[in-house]
Amino acid sequence: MFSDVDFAHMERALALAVRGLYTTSPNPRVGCVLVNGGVVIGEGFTQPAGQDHAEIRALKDARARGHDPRGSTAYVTLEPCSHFGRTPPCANALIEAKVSRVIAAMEDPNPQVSGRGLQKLRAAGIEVRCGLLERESYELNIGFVSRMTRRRPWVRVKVAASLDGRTALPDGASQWITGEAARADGHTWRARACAILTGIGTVLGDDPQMTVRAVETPRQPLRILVDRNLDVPADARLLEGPPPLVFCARDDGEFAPRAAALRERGIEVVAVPNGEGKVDLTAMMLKLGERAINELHVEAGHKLHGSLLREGCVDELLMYVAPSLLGHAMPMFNLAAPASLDERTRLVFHSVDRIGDDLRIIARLAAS
Ligand code: AOF
Ligand code: ZN
Repeated sequence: MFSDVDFAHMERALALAVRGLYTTSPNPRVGCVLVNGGVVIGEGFTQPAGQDHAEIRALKDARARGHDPRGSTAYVTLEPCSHFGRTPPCANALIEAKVSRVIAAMEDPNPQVSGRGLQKLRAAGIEVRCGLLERESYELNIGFVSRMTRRRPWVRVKVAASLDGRTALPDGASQWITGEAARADGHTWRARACAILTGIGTVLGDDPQMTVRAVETPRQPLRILVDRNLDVPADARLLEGPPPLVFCARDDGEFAPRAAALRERGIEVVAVPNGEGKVDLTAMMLKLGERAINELHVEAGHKLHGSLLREGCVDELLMYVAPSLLGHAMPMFNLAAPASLDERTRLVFHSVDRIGDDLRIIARLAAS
């Protein structure tokens, strides 16, 4: 159904889409290549939200290079949109430009589109095919797909541990278990996320900034703190810079002054109680979905990681494993042993890579 030439052009379109990895959210990362008579006449990728989609960039690029897109084939990593969002529909632009073929990697999971873009193109007499390198496009937009289909972000929990799965010494000392390369790699995953979430235990223990520093990025993800009793110290580094979002279990009664003090600083405080004095993590995830968070990057301690896992809020583990042993030190997840092996938490290894002296293992919850 697809030729080697089609593959090569779609691979190029995917490479273009990757250029939007740190900038397009909450929109998906999309790339587009226009080809006429075997020659690439225009290329583009999604610009920051509110600006041009990939197809529009590619059409503009072709025209700027003196080419007429009429009769060309558009390779696009996501179904062209059919709706008026912040920008007009790309399907209309492709029809008006009189392209003759559109090859898409995957359908747009956005319910406002979901097949209508492809239909619109077909109705205009354009030859349309979908499904070329679909998996690659899906991986690039896994968070967008999650938000569109499940109304919640794709939740990726990052941990750095010794080979025996320990993340810190019993006194909490945890810095630099893994090497420089793994730390830098971790920052690329922070940078692609819409938001970075941590817990009060980590703030009190490590006073982290939770910003992207090891890689260049024009956009810092929103920082989110889970702090059920609003114990965050006024001078916590997390509260510096752009205001983070704080989820707590109560903002009334004795907690009202704490909430007020944060709100006075422009920090949004949201109470999502679970009835047991803790934050309802599932409700929090839905709230993050409403706020257009596609990929949520979690870096916290074993307690919050354990709670997220228990409540079915984790999709993926991003684990950096160092070639060292720490013995009876801090575990990765605060999880009770299952009553039987049948009840163990099952995962699937997605990828295993060597990063400097460490391993990077991406494992996904079997159900995700
Ligand atoms: C495309 N090409 O490059 C992207 C698409 O508010 P808007 O107008 O920017 O529309 C956002 C929606 O458009 C987004 O939710 C998704 O469905 C689609 N993204 N579509 O044709 C692109 N980024
Ligand atoms: Zn579009």
